[in-house]
Amino acid sequence: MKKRFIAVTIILLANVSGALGADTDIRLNSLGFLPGMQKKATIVSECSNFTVKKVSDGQTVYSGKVTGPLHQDDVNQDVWIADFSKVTEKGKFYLDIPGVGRSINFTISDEVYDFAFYTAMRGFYLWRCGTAVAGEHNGHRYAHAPCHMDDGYQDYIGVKDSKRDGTGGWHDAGDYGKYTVNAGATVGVLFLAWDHFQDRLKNVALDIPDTAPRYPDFLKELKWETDWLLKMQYPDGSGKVSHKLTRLNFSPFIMPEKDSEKRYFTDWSSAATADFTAMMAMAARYFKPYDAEYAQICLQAATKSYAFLTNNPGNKRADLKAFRTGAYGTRDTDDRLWAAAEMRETTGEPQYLKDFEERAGTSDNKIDENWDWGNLKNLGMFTYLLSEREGRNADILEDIRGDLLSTADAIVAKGNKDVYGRPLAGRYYWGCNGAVARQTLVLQVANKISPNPDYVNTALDIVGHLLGRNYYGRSYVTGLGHLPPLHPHDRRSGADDIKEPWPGYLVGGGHSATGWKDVQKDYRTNEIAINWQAALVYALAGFANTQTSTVAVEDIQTETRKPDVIFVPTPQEVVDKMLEMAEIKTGDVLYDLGCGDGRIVVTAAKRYGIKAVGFDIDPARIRESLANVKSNKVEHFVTIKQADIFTLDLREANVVTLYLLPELNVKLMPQLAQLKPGSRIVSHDFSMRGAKPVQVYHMKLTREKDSKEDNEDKKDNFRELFEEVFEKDYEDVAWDNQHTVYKWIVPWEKETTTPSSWE
Ligand SMILES: [Ca+2]
Ligand SMILES: [Ca+2]
Repeated sequence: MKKRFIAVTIILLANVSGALGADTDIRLNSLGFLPGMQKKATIVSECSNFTVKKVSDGQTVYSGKVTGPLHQDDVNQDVWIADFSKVTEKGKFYLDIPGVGRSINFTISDEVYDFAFYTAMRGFYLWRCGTAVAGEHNGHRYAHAPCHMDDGYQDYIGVKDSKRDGTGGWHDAGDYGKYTVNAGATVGVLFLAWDHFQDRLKNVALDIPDTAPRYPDFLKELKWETDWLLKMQYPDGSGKVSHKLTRLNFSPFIMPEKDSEKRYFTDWSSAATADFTAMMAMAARYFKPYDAEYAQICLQAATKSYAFLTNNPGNKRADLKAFRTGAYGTRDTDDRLWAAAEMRETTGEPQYLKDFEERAGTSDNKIDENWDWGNLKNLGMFTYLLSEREGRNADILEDIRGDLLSTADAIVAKGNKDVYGRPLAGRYYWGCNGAVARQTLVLQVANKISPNPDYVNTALDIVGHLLGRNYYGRSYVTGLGHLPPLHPHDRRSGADDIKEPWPGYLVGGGHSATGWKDVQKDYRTNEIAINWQAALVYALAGFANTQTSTVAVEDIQTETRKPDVIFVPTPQEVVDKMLEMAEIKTGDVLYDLGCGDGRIVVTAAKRYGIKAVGFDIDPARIRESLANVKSNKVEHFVTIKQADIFTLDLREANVVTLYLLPELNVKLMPQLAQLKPGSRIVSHDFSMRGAKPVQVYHMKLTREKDSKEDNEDKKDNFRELFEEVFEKDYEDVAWDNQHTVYKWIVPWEKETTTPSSWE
């Protein structure tokens, strides 16, 4: 089920342009808070007590004492902190602080970051070049006509007055250029967001055109960029990659379709070629489940550029003398390391592992705390560290792991020390808001290998900081949160006739703690850029869409009603037969009711590549299923849900598998009858009274030993079930290694006699 969002109305207070504009002395995450997570506000005038009140009736739900005063030099302020993490009730609230006043209203719910995630990621779509785009936000329609359809000319790569297709991709920032190295910092981070949070991203609808059928929307948007990147590789077969595709200088503030000056492929650089290699290797890996053919094209392109780099080991800068657009000049050491890591992860081939380990081994600092487009080493380190492939060097691995955890600990310490939860410790420079957002990668990867609530809370503090808990008491993201930027350095926003800027974009931030200016010409502090945006998307992805996900292990409900059936695994041979009889084809959706250890949904996903959803009520079974899904790497196809199968809406499914008892099959009939005509129902061992099967298949397994043990369990379990649940006498049915599979097609034919195998 795809999730759709309803745009929230943002009330903009008058008179908020310029450096300041906070309308209250209480600064907090204006998007709101997750019920079970940390909640803090920073208050910039003297206070001692605070209360949290309900917006609906002013009733106090919590009161506490603030801590402070705390002085922070860079903002030159005394502040007090209110911690109201104990409030876990959902709803709308505000802080009421004697002597200070009331805060803005804020929401506590599981969904507070969903719309922000959607809007930030859709921002990439709205950045698309070489096509028309349109998106709604807050009652406005943001749109432009197809732009830059002449991309690009080859004069600077040795062919005068000749055009080659370089259309597509995303505009890089507030300008309309396209830069390979900065694409690396963007695409690399977005693929990691997919890798780390795909269970929560795969069902999100971004309201974008279907430019990549069958891809989840998140990957569909990434493919728009990789399609363009493939065109940046030289057509001469060398493997070189152009450093950028831009005009000779920046355009004025005009809409992109009005920007008709010639744009050129530039000279290649080794950093661009290495970043291209890494991105294409990732694309091959993450797109493969959806589009094996395209994945192969990406891998071939990556392999070619990697081979070129191997034969040309020097750092080669692009000759950009003719251009005044962004230079993105950088040494290639980190880019080559990243390329090796991704090639190895995608192919498993030893030469890439050797290359990576030689590079990583000589790197003193394995993980960097503060990093950006010029240094993408961390991306390679993360991929290597989280790899499940065999054969990594134990010493290097231990170094990376140790460095990662100490870096994450340092980030936590700095975040806790900063009165606004900003863990960049007093460092302010071009794009530093992006750097703050990017710190969530270190924290989340650290949390993966060594789970620690401090890492998660600091990552959440970063989101809170960017959305209002900061010196300005304002959101740094256009169109989202409280008092968002109104005048970003963005040509579309400056040139169109809508007052509010294009939505969802993170602005760069001040070059000092108090130096941000919300004015259009201030590109140094108020521009937008794809690399910062990718970091914002990653930061939000860590906390968004929790409702659409596979149930997380910590969310499994342990107090449920007694399971209807004691778990008896279906032997794999029978699973195979059931799926064969179900005649599964591409696009089918399979529901397994009572999924046990997940073997049916996992097999369906692995063998047939279809979407499969397993339902069970028993927490132990849910955990087993989740582990099974993970170890088989079928997260992008399989969802496990803890649910009572008798209340489920089954209409999304067109294949349903069962291993329940005859009574339960009958109880499910009203739900099963609502399946689309032609849907298949396949049941292991038990029939469905009143419904005539179209096929009944008997099989006898040959694995005597296994089936004997299975059968003993089965016998015991069913005896218990019959006696306790059904209060029936258990007849000593001959539980040998015989199995029966029944199949029905909806709508089924009625039957008056019952051929059940157990009656
Ligand atoms: Ca570099
Ligand atoms: Ca405008």
